[in-house]
Amino acid sequence: MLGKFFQKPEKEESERVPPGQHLAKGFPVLTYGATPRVSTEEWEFRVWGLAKPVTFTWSDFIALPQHDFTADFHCVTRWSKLDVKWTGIKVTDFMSLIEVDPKSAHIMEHCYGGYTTNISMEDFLREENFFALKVFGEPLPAEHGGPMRLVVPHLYAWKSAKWINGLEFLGREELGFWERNGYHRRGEPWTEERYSSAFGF
Ligand SMILES: Nc1nc2c(c(=O)[nH]1)N[C@H]1C(S)=C(S)[C@@H](COP(=O)(O)O)O[C@H]1N2
Ligand SMILES: [Mo]
Repeated sequence: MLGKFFQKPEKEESERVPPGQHLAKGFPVLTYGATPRVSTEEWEFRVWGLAKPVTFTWSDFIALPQHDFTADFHCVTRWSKLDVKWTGIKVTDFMSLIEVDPKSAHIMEHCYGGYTTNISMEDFLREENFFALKVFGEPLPAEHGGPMRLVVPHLYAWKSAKWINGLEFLGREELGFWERNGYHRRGEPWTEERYSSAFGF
């Protein structure tokens, strides 16, 4: 009886790991290229495309309300980390500061260092998405995307752009860095949207 009771959390944990994934030890760093080092003094965040162009400074950005979030993190290279504790700003709160053209249907996420990744407006506007400023109570380390990164918990983590510094609003879908290099345009882990098919869908 007791054994059964104590095993229950493990079972729940395994049910939270998507197919083809295993639990990571620690918190791996996965970056293509060099780690950009950006001070909050020089940091800027730009909005353009099908939206009224605007540039935010660090102090503009962090004036938004901050919340704690717990989210599971799934890398397409098959590791997952459960219950990552973050602090940050809700995407939906940020969106109340900008004016987006109703014709905008997709977004290109841009980053210091040149990384890009695409996301649909629908996936981006989800209530659980946030811009992270801290992880496990500490300022976000540069290698994990500090001073600020996006976190989109319901998609593979390559959509969670580190050192994000801009959103380009688009009328139709364009492909980001990994998406142009064979990865799926959406990247949903429970249905294993890992790679794009040779036929382009
Ligand atoms: N700017 C940028 N963001 C990025 C990446 C990157 O190479 N550059 N890698 C992505 C991938 S593939 C993953 S799995 C996560 C890894 O985040 P971590 O290094 O904090 O674990 O960041 C994503 N965001
Ligand atoms: Mo990844």
